[in-house]
Amino acid sequence: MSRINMNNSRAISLSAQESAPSVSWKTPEVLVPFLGLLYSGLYLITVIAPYLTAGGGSSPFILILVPFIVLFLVLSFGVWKKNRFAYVGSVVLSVVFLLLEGSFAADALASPSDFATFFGVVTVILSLIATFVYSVMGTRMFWKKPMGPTQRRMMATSSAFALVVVGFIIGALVIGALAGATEARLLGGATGDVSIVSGASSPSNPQFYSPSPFTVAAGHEVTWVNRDGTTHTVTSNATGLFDSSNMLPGATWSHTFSTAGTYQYYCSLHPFMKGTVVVTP
Ligand SMILES: [Cu+2]
Repeated sequence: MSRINMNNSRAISLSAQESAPSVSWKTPEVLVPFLGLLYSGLYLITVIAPYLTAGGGSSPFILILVPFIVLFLVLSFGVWKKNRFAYVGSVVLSVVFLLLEGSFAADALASPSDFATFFGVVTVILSLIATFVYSVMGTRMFWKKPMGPTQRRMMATSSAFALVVVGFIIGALVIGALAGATEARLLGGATGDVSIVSGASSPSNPQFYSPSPFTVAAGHEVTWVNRDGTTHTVTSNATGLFDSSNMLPGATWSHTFSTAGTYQYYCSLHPFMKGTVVVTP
């Protein structure tokens, strides 16, 4: 909300000081990329933090995020200092990150029942789109030294654009919250012997597969159901014994255990998710 007010007052003060010789340092072209990059960097830290503390194996997804976090934070500082290379970097980084993380984002957006992830992805995507637009405008200003009327009009336009982005974020979050509640109800209706519980993609969740251990007599089929809002797998620790491959929210998968024994399995997407099936003779 404070961002709307800032941009509004900025637009007003710009038109009021039409004849001012120099423009304030904290124009939207500085503030928007600065906040967008800072927010993205801080959000990604909250994404990887639970994985690091849980020590549940380092997934390649996490390792990819570390250089991005460093770049986001360094460039937000550079943009604040109005460094022209930081602006060029900001343009490139926001596009590269949106392209690289697009598939992950699509997964999170398709599953709004995991509201924290949904909120994070929507806000990061929109701040990076805004960062990209304002970084391009900021970059252009370095090669057009004097502030002509065209530039002033551009800045008024950019303030209006910021309002649209904020409005879109609010709209998306409301729709997400509504869709999330509906999806959570639908997932609660799917049945199976073992549930992948809601919130299982977070290492701090008290439970991942329930019940675990699950006991069954040899020759019987066990059905897993994904009651979580994100994709998971049921993969045996012993290589190649059984693997559900990706189970979308609400999906079920079954496997028949013909030999007695204790079978450990995990989720290949979240290696900290562990479960056990005990097969009795
Ligand atoms: Cu998983």
